Amino acid sequence: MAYSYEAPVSQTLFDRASLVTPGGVNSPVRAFRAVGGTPRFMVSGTGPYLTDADGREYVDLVCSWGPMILGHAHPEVVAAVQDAVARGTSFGTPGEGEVALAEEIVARIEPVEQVRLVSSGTEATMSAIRLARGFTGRAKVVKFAGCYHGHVDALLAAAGSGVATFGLPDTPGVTGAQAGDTIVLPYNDLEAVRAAFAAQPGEIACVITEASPGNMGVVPPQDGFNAGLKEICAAEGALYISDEVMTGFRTSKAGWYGIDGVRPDLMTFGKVMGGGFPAAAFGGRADVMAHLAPAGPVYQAGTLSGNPVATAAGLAQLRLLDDAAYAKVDAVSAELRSLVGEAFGKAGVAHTVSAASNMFSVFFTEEPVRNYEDAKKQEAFRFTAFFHSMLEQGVYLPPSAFESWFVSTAHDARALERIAAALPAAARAASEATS
Ligand code: KE4
Repeated sequence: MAYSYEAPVSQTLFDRASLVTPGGVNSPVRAFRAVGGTPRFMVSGTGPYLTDADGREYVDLVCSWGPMILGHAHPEVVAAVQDAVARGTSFGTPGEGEVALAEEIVARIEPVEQVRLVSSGTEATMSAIRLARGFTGRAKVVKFAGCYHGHVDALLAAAGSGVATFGLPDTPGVTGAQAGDTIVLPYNDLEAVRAAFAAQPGEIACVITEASPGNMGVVPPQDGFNAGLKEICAAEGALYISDEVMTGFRTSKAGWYGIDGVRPDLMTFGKVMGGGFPAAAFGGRADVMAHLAPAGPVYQAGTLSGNPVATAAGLAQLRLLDDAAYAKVDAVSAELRSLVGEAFGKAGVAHTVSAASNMFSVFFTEEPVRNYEDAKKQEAFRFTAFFHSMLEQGVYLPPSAFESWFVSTAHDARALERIAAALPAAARAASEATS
């Protein structure tokens, strides 16, 4: 299949979109700003494939940033959605679907004794932070540089200076007051966490971390890091919040908790649990969740929370995710990591394939990457050359060196062969890149 690199129909759509939507997209990363070129407007997906507006087919390694763990348009998920949507799209009342999805989450994730459904990962983390502040009566929040938890004002803070590293707004529109209670620390640094608690005893409501970060590239927690966070929070009377929006129901049947067994006080979920629809959740200790309206005083709400169509999609997807499905995703990821490492090795490109369960990314450095500062030292310009060569050859990668790659149960031998065929030229492009 010949791939001409121009994407005239996507470009026309992008031009149209830019007249009516800032940057031409509804989420910044889709605009290809980090890699340049024309964002591909996709018109359909099936299994491991996406087809763009110019009629070109790609092997998809973004999977909608994680949700499509069974591949696109899985027939049983589609059927569940068709059945639900034919009975109405939203009632604004309780419904059985949201109860069944909540029961599925509680049954899978032992630390989740109670759960509240929302419509996005951002809503989940925003609500969890508010609940932690309401439960503890404390204002300050600890997060880690390089971890992304959605566009929550309090969490769009960059590291300040000094031990306390008070958060500074990381974007216009977030006020000093909103970021000022956020302490931003280096990831994988327990001493920094201990120092922050020592600097403001009794003031920190919670520590929030990605269970295994995928938003600075894939940078797994070092041995004992998550357990250390839990221990420090318990000793200091703060809540340990594990953000599993990306890892939840992807890295194992019980997400990252199923891998490290460290029991958070609160957890957040999204992506996979929605089956491609807007459904997310936060939950955890029953005594903490009991503070949430209408049971308790901490307010939180949502018109479409627990939406009957979204919950039907999420439930159908989760019920198909059995041990065999996770074994398949893990195997596909392992094979792809091996192919990628082999291609960069043969091309003589300094690289590290960094994996956390079946999530992985490539850093263009052979130095250890333990946090965001390390990740930023990589030769990211090599990713840009690699990305465009793969795109031209029909493989759709996340358009940033600081994102995770995602695979699905649908990535079969044919899909892997197409990726393998594209890798040598793309690895050479990375090798020949100069800036
Ligand atoms: P949403 O509000 O985008 O549903 O979820 C926010 C969020 C929260 N927590 C974690 C760990 C996340 O990874 C995310 C969202 N992930 C990004 C991918 N880097 C979504 C892609 C996008 O922003 O378009």
